Amino acid sequence: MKRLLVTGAAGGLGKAMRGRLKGMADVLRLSDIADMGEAAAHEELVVCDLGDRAAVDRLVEGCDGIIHLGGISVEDKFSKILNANLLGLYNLYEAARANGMPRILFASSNHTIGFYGQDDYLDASAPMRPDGLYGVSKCFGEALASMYFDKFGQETALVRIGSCMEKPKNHRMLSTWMSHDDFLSMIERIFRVPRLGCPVIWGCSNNDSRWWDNSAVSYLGWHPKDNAERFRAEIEATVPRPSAQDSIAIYQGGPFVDDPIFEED
Ligand code: NAI
Ligand code: 15L
Repeated sequence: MKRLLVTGAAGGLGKAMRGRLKGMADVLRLSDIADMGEAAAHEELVVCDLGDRAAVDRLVEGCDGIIHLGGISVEDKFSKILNANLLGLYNLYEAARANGMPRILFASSNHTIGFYGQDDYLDASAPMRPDGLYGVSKCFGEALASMYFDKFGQETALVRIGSCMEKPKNHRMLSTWMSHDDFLSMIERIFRVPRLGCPVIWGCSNNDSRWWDNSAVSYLGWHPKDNAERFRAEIEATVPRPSAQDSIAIYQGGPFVDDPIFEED
């Protein structure tokens, strides 16, 4: 690719992937509403609110791939989710449509299906069961992307990320964890495969205790290498085992199922 856009570049995942993505394109256009520090020689930094249609149009212009990490990433007030995750998604897809329909990786979330039990094993055909307004916003994003694919042929990878961080933090994440290296190898496949379509991809490593079946996307040739199991002894030694009645031990979405609907100011 000549120019790859990465939104949400100031966030946890954006910071972790920024250096790793260097070889993916001649130029990385990094964007966020927050400060992203200094640009390296191969980087362009663009401060942009996803809710600003004209700014998002300018942001997408000239890009031949988009990794969309930007937005509200946990449960929050609906007004904030509305601007970043609903209006922001619409703005991004309209900008993509006007600018040659670059392939998009949409950072969706396991919270689209958070109310399934940890004894359920899901494939992409499982009906959504979001566990909060944040999860609902990711369901909206997936539906929007699917419509743009069917109507216009816009390709998107709907990546339902589990827990993508340096290492799992608790017992639940022994199932949901995805390593940064596995995320990078997934990104490479998403942008290299000749025909992507608009598939759901479960974003977890090759964890022994995973809950999700990626066989429908075997055509991507993505083979995650890491396994959260190697952290089990450390988790057992440092994190109290949750009680069987605790949401973190019952639901795939863990504690998110207990979040309230936050009041507006
Ligand atoms: P994060 O919250 O650390 O980063 C999100 C970034 O989006 C922030 O830097 C924030 O400033 C930016 N942002 C928020 N509102 C914006 C707006 N209106 N305009 C422009 N930028 C805005 O989240 P994280 O962990 O880096 O996750 C990245 C993406 O992956 C998010 O979309 C999240 O929902 C998704 N995801 C992440 C998971 C994880 O384990 N890290 C799990 C599941 C999904
Ligand atoms: C998410 O969707 C969040 O963005 C992230 O912060 C994690 O909490 C993750 O899900 C998770 O479920 O562990």
